[in-house]
Amino acid sequence: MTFDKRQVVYQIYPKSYKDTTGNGIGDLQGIISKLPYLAELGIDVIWLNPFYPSPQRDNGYDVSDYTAINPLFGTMADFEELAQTAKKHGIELMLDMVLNHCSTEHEWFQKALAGDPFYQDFFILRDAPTDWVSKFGGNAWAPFGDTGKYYLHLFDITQADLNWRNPHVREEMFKVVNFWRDKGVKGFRFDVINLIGKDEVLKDNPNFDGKPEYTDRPINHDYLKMLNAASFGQDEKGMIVGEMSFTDIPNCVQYSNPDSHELDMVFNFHHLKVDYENGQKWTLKPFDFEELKTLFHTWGEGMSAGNGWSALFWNNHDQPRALNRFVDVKNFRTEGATMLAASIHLSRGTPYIYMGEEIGMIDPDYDTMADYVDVESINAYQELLEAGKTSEEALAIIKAKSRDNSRTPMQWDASENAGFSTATPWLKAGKTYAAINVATEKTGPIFTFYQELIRLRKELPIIAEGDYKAAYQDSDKVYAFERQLDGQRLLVLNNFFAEEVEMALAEEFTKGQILISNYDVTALADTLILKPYQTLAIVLN
Ligand code: TEU
Repeated sequence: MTFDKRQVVYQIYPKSYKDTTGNGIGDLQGIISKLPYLAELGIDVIWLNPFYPSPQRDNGYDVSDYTAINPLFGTMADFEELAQTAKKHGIELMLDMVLNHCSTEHEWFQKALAGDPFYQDFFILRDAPTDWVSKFGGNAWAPFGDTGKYYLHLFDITQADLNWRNPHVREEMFKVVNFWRDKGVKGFRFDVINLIGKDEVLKDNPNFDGKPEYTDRPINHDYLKMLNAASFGQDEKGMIVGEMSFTDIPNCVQYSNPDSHELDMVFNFHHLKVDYENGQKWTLKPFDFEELKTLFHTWGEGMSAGNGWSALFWNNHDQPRALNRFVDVKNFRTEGATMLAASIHLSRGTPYIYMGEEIGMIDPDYDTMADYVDVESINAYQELLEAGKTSEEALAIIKAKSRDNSRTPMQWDASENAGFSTATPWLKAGKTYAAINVATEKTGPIFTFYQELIRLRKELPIIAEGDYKAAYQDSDKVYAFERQLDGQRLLVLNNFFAEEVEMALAEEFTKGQILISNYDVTALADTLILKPYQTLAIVLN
């Protein structure tokens, strides 16, 4: 199977894209209505967050039926219409597969609870819990009915981890993927897929700051090879990405190197933890540029050397908006948005755009905790209060870190609810929608810059295929890298600060061609002054 390295992915959180039924919740018909907009942007693949039946405790990542559509979002006929219409626009779909855990409302869990031993072996049941911590707070084990046993839930208590050691579980999971393949789906995003392979004997994990015990186990690679062979590996074309929690370069090379027959590419999150104090998410700290630059270089070079492949992204449905984290957004929203875009779209890997990023959307700036709905934020707020924070301090942290920051309704125009819905949306629209919306931004500098980056990746093989090499490693302001292919070179300079930076340009590059910049640049000299958040890419043939 091969995937196309020129392609760019656009992520849609269906619940928040476009509501056509007037119930305040986005739906599949809403996405269909926006396909021409996406075609204009130029993207190739749409990753859809889960739209399967689910009690929505974790917004659909708690799946209660893997092969149906949640009526909240529409019907199977709507899905088929979406897939067909997208194809007409040259766009493929990528579905989100949550195979590590299912909702406790799934019939497997219900049958297990009712005492059926066949289904009890679908879950991870133990007589005594380990000290593992749930990603959403508290211990990761909960009593399994009144059996005296405990079931594992690495996420919410209603998300029970599945036992991949059981061949029946694997069979069921392969069937799920094949069900969607039979509907013509060629792209898959596998949720926390490096957590599926649990050891037979589960050990305590007192050092939680490091890599948790249950991550990247050797058997995980075996399961991915089996999944590949039993499903998507049989397709000629497609795009398969795995989301990796707390991972490392050697494992990611193995997951994504074509010779392993596991996945096409991997997401890692290290670069989105450079504003965590001591590795802890619920803290406030300005981002550490040194750490960010070093991570990008180490991963870029490591994946390049091992022939692995990364999914490149700044935003997703679990992250606050990158503009609020990495940019002086009050003064340089446009420059910051375009620089961040170039820093990944010209790099080695497949770029992902999260809905609204292409118009420079920012965090909603809610005034009260009552506006937040995410289970993780609500739990974290309680834990912050229990740890002695005042309600103002706790709210300030939630405002900066909540996953709801990215899940607010897509901002289409300046009308009420941002043109997302005629009803009160399930999550309030961000404060800035009257100014930042598709109607005003579509001909503006951010959207058109994204169009240009997407076009360039299709035109220049060096962007899609070239190797990655760190450049200007000593710079404390500029993240720079070089791409190389068949003797051609591409230098990309990204100023991550709100101030001018002087740089010495190597003699040979002064004779290069300016490929793209977010400022007007007409000439190159051996001394360059990069403006605030300037990006500048130079090709040398
Ligand atoms: O997220 C996995 C996860 O743990 C992420 O929160 C990631 O580690 C984090 O962003 C790094 O800071 C996936 C889904 O994307 C998320 O929405 C689900 O809640 C979760 O799995 C459980 O299915």
